[in-house]
Amino acid sequence: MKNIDSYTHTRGESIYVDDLPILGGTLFAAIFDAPIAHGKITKLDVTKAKQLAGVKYIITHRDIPGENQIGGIFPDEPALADGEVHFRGQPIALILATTKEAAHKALKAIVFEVEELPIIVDPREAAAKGEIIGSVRTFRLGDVEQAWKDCVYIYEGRADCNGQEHLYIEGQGAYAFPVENDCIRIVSSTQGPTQVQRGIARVLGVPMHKVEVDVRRLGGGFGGKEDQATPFAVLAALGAYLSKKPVKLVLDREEDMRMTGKRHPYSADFKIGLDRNFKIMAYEADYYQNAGAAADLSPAVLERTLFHATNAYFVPNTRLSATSCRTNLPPNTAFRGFGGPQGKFIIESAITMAAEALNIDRAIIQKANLLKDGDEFSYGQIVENCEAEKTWNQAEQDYKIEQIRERVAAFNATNQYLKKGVALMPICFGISFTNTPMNHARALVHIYQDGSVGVSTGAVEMGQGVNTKMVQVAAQTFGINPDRIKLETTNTTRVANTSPTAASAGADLNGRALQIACKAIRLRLKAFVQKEFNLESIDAVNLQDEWVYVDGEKTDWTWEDLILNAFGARIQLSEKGHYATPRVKFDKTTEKGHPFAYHVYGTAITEVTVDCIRGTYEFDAVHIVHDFGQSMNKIIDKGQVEGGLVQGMGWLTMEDLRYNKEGRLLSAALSTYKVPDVFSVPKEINIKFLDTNHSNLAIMKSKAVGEPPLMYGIGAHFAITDAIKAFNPKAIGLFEAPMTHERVLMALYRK
Ligand code: MTE
Ligand code: LUZ
Ligand code: MOS
Repeated sequence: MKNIDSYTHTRGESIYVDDLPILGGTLFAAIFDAPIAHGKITKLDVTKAKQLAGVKYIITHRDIPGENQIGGIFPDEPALADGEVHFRGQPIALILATTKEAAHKALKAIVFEVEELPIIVDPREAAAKGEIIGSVRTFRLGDVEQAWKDCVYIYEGRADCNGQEHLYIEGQGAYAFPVENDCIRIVSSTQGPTQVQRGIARVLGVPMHKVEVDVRRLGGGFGGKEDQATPFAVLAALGAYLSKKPVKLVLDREEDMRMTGKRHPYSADFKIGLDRNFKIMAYEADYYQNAGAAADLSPAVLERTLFHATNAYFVPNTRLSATSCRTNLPPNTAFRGFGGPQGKFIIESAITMAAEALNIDRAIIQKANLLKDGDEFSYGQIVENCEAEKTWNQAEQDYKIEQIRERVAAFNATNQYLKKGVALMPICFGISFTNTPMNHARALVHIYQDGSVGVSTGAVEMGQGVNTKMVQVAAQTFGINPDRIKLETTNTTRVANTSPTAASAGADLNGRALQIACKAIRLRLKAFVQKEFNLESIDAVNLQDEWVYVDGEKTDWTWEDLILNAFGARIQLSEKGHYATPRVKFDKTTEKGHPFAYHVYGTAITEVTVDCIRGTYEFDAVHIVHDFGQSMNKIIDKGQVEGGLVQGMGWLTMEDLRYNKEGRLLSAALSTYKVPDVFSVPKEINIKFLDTNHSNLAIMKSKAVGEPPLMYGIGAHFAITDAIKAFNPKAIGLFEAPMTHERVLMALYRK
């Protein structure tokens, strides 16, 4: 089935926040944000700005009727700065004017003075100064101290990976409408409608039922709108609440890049120990996460780094300690993979260091340590239905790894200034929110008298195709054509208390809830048919292909007849569903449990050619075997793997996020921050669907696919470093990402 949005996307008719028709009286908002990274506000004078043409309101923290607080995990983030600023881009005041231009013009007329305070941008420096968010988390398995004694080879090193700009096509934005009795209706580009609802209720000091949040779709989120859509929705709502006018706040690209947090940069020290057969006996790592100026989701991201610290490998003895470090950068946040990619990059670096020292192919170590059923993760969960070796072996066979290696060796032997490199990258990613209470969802289904169906769930469509999957679930459960089903907007008055669409669990959680609702209606409809046809057993009834079947025979009732008759017989044609993932639990006091419903596996082979004169490179091919389970939509799922792969490659290659010592974002525009385009994507991307039929907790056995493929992109780093080594054997230990052309060039000529 095609993505249900493909028609309107192609015609440019899909609606985003900035496309909503403008209501009369609308005021346009602009944010006055901190021009320095850390300081005490000594003067904030808005009188001149207020007198400018078109300017109606200038709102500061003093105007906030409720709590000036938007922090989710910790209350450490004001909606509008009060007394102090702690990152560049932090909102200080909100200007409402009759046009967007007038609002932006007024920004320059605000008089602002600060007493500057010391700025920290480096996580290790923050940790040394005690600037830590939450507490240091440590996961342990086995006995590392004892295990070092049994290791034949031990290596210690350091790895660093940088942040990443989300660069969703649609920037952050919201359009808020005042409703009678101090209520607010808001359209927000958010992955978390309930987060937005709670945030607004808190800042306005009103109960949640006064706030209605509506989401049609997002032009991309990638985690950047899991938490960070909230501040902008809150500001729009605050403006509408105080002015009693509709308020629209949509950030321009540069504002968005400057004000919002990104993927967390990490720095880590590691120690890895192997036995004679290259089995990893022990692994220790200390992670320093650059959290930025407030907690945001950083503690949860930190946790997922620990969960994925050993990637798809079994390591019997581990000690993994992670520190979330407070710096003066915009608060970093969720980004596809949620700390997992950083954890994986670091152990892949450790494995590479060992391989370089032992002068063997890193794939030998990787392969020798892949997870198997019955192995234990450092967090206590036991490996089940493991596909690590299966995807690895199939990738080697189907894509003929030996031939690839021979081709690369032959090429490198005959080319002086072009060198090829290869890397394998296995992945293992846990599906579920690691915060167990978040793992539930709701859905609401109406069948209308004419047999058409309206479906609401808590899932947010952001390009990943979740709404199409929801249509498939309903169509299949009712046995009707997908075009009878309409996916309604995600709205907090129809489906309440939603978890954000995140953790790749959107389709699983909401799909299951929807399935439960549809099944309940189907059961009522079948019971009605049983009664009307005087049948002994309800099992004789079947609904399929838009008809009512009895004992396998088509009756003269179509779906439409059935619905009309059932409605006439006063049968309830609406239903809600609730689903809570079974089995999941995690105890933070022992750091043990069963946090994930299941894991997703896969293996990628990356081939690259490096130009050793220029330091540039081209990816010849990426070959993947991915564990989709039984994919319910191969077109969409393949798209998720392609997109995730390329986004991950961008993170470790060309996306060069730079802040200076003053905490100013230097890569604050598309002229200085490059993401993969049609010229830099691999020339060839092959994706094979692993043939597997394990039962699992995925929706219709179709495994979550949103985040895991991003981590195939890590192969890009190690393919490039492999090629560099072919040119300059001294260029080893390259564990600093991203591998920009400049960094490659420096490595190629390192002495
Ligand atoms: N795909 C597109 N096109 N746009 C997005 O914003 N977000 C990713 C992934 N794929 C994203 C995407 C992230 S971060 C997550 S968590 C999942 O989609 C969320 O959707 P799901 O839970 O329905 O897979
Ligand atoms: N968000 C969250 C996530 O709150 N918890 C998670 O475990 C998670 N994992 C991935 C992406 N977002
Ligand atoms: Mo995705 S980082 O879970 O929004």
